[in-house]
Amino acid sequence: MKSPVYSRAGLSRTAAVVVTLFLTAISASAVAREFRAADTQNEEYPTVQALRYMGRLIADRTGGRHQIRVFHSHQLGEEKETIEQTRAGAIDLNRINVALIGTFVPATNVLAMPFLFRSVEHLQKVLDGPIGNEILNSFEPYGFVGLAFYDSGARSIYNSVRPVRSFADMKGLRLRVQQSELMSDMIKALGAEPLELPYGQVLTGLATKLIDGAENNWPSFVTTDHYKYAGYYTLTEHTMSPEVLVMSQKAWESLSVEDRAIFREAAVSSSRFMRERWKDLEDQSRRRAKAAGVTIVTDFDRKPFEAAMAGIYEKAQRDPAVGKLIERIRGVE
Ligand code: GTR
Repeated sequence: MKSPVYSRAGLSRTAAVVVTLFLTAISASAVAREFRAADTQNEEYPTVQALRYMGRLIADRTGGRHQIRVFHSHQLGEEKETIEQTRAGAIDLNRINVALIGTFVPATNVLAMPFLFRSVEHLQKVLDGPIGNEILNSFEPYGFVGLAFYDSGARSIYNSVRPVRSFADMKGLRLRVQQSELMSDMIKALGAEPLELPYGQVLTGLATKLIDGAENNWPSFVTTDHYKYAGYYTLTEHTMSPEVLVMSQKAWESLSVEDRAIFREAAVSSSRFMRERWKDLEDQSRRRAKAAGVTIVTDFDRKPFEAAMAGIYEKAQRDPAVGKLIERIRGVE
């Protein structure tokens, strides 16, 4: 009889190697993932570009193990629904405006308070400093992990009926607001009639005259074509609510400690990347609106607009923690 080709020891060595390879393959595939990221803005918008940039950094730094797939233009639903889906773990990453997540994470509402920031520099100093960090860290009990803030400039009021040159001109205007109680309260306090509508419905609302106008920053006003239907833009700059990038708690928990650090760092880098593009787009959008014949009102008395917000501050400050946070933000030089 011929002796066997493989010795017993050789066989068990081969088996061990096969098992090891198999286990390695399983564990690698178990941690490798494609993360779904949502953004309501269109493909060219700087926040969407920032998410793509972050995706490239993460793919690079994890050797391709993790990828980010960006769904822009509210492909995964309107902003409020995507927040609910993120909390449920169905969406992994979400770039949203703080006014919307304020319903879920109270501290973020403070950043949307009217006339709170003296300038963009003041806002950036707050967001880049310890207060910004504290707010990002306050998301966890609500099912999210706060990763980074993105710029969003200041929001101003636009409409199709008349140029708003005084507080009295606000009276009776039907203005769309984000799905946020704070934003509704703000517009009501200014004498107009708020209507909470998802972002994706504003253009139709303007075209069908369901609404007279809305409020937003220059890039949103222009990239959505709202400016084609609402030709009066008054530089009220009533809020500077920034954007925030959050991750679902569920997706976060699936990451190793090393990968979490990679995600955090990539998010912060993407926020810097976005800031560089933001200023240009703001200027470009303002120029485009002007060239299209939009009346831009800058010479008006801002004082009554600010004074009308007293009730909103009074309501917010009933929560002592909120009151304290507002004071600290004001105190940042
Ligand atoms: C934009 C913001 C969006 C959305 C939108 C809105 O400035 O980037 O996330 O909140 O405003 O008004 O709905």
